[in-house]
Amino acid sequence: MTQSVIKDLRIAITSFQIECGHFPGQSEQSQASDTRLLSTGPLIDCLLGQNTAWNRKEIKFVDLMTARDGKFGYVPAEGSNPCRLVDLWGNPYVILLDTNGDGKVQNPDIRNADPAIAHSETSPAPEFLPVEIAIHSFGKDGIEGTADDVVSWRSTPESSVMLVPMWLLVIVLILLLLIILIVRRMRASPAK
Ligand SMILES: [Ca+2]
Ligand SMILES: [Ca+2]
Repeated sequence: MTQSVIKDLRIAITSFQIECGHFPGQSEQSQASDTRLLSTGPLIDCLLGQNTAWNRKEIKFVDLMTARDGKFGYVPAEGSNPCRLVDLWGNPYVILLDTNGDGKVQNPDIRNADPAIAHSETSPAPEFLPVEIAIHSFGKDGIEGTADDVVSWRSTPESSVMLVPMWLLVIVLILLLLIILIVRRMRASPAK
């Protein structure tokens, strides 16, 4: 669920970038550094076509469902609190944008509290991610940089279910190869 919202958000920002030639809130020239935004206030207003400063044509780039009890969806602005898009646990998402235009953003995984994510000996987290947009949720514990974070750049516990068909596919392919080999041997043997 969280992964699908992260995907929608990424598509919406990409569509904005294609339409406007730059990221939301950015001037047309690239900046000295990359940008970290939360899914609150101007960014969300902008993607919903409600922010005339960031989105002059007021184009709607995303549909967001309304949050229930302050969780999983759009929470309108109230008083001094800006509007926000929150995850299943009521926290906004973090969005990293490649606003310096080098085609990569810093990888938050290198600061992850879980050693298996941050500096596993076999596959240490790279310093940069080769993407223009990286989005993550703080996960169930509400703390950024822990094992349960739901992130756009690698599979996470929530999306690991999606990996099952891949494994099944590999097993089916191996079985298919074995069957082909057996059939070939059987066909070859009567000729001898
Ligand atoms: Ca960059
Ligand atoms: Ca977390």
